[in-house]
Amino acid sequence: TGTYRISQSDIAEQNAKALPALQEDYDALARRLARGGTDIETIAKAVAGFGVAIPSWGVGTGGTRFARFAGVGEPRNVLDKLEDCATIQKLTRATPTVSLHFPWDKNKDVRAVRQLGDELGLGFDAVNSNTFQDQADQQHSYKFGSLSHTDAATRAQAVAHNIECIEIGKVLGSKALTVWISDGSNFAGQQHFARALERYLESMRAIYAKLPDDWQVFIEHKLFEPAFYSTVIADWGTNYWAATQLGPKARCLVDLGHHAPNTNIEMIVARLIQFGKLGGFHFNDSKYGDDDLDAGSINPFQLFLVFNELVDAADRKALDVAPAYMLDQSHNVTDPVESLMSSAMELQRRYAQACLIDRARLEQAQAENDALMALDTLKSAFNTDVSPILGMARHRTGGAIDPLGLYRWSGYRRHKSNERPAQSKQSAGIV
Ligand code: LRH
Ligand code: MN
Ligand code: MN
Repeated sequence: TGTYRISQSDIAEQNAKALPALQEDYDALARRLARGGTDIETIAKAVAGFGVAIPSWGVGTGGTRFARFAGVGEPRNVLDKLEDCATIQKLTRATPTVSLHFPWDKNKDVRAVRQLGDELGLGFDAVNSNTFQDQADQQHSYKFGSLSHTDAATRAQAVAHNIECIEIGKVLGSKALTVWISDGSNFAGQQHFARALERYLESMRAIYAKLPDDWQVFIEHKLFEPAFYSTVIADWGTNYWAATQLGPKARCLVDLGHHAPNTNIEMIVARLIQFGKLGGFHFNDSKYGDDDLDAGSINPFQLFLVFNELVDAADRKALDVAPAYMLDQSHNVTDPVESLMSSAMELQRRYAQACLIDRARLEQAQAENDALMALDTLKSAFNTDVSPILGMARHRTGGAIDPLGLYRWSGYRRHKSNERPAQSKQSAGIV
């Protein structure tokens, strides 16, 4: 890794300038919320305790479907990636963990990766397997699928890769494996729907059998792409069925971008909670498909409604295990550190707003079929600017009041571009 780090005294110095205005805004908001019976400190504490994992692939400049335009000072390997993740955590205090992806993050010394994580104060969330690309050294191609492939040897290779990911994850201290497969078909008749799903389940059973007792496996569904006619795990129904077949350690992962436009994702979340199968999230946003845009950048109201379900479920003690929160974004036109910081803060914002919802009022409106008052209850929380709470929570936990401002002021990317020689301009592939 490089040597440049944003220091705690940089943060303290910049925060000192911003604090008087923040305090004023915080006090004003505290008074406003108190009028409605809400204690701002409760919300500030909840926000300070919020954490989301950074996807290691998100700190590199993503590729579009057609090309990849390398960014300056890009991380060259998993150690550089951790360094960028630590910068995001240092400024936002909302991203204490990282979700690694293999073989992209392969390192001959996994212990060294864990050690750097420890040094930087980062933990490791779910490890992700990759059987949607061929690697240079692999024997069987995934061109026609992986865990559901018609050929047993190809399936066995994909199973072995997932088991290897579990082994790496054990060294890192991860407690979950996320499995997304791109298996599917492009032409009608190409694939037997039922047989493909049966083969998938058989492979997943072999992986599940190797999961340690305190681990979970998250299954990620995705409507389409790269298969355009049919996808083996295309929707939450199939996902739910597979997770149920596998057993209690298997749960469903909701990637917001993996649904058709206008899908009621918050209801999928509610259903999975009700059925005890919500494993976690890949937060991002999209307008058309799996766009991997920053969380809340297209449809912030939807994100708020997802958090409404999560807060409601937590209040009702309907969650036996806390869902894993992870980001999944990667694109071309922004500095990834800035985008990931703004996504993490966006999640905190929608979470804080969901905590502000007057649940008694909402329940009453629902009981009385008062649709307008129900929506108004949600909207009045959604329309509350909780920025002072977020800023204060960061300040109190040692983060930056203004992470984006501080990041730009620091010249971090410029420093890294000197420390990290330019990377290949080749395509990142479809992810
Ligand atoms: C698939 C996906 C999945 C992968 C990641 C890189 O589209 O969302 O989570 O592992 O992208
Ligand atoms: Mn995803
Ligand atoms: Mn995706």
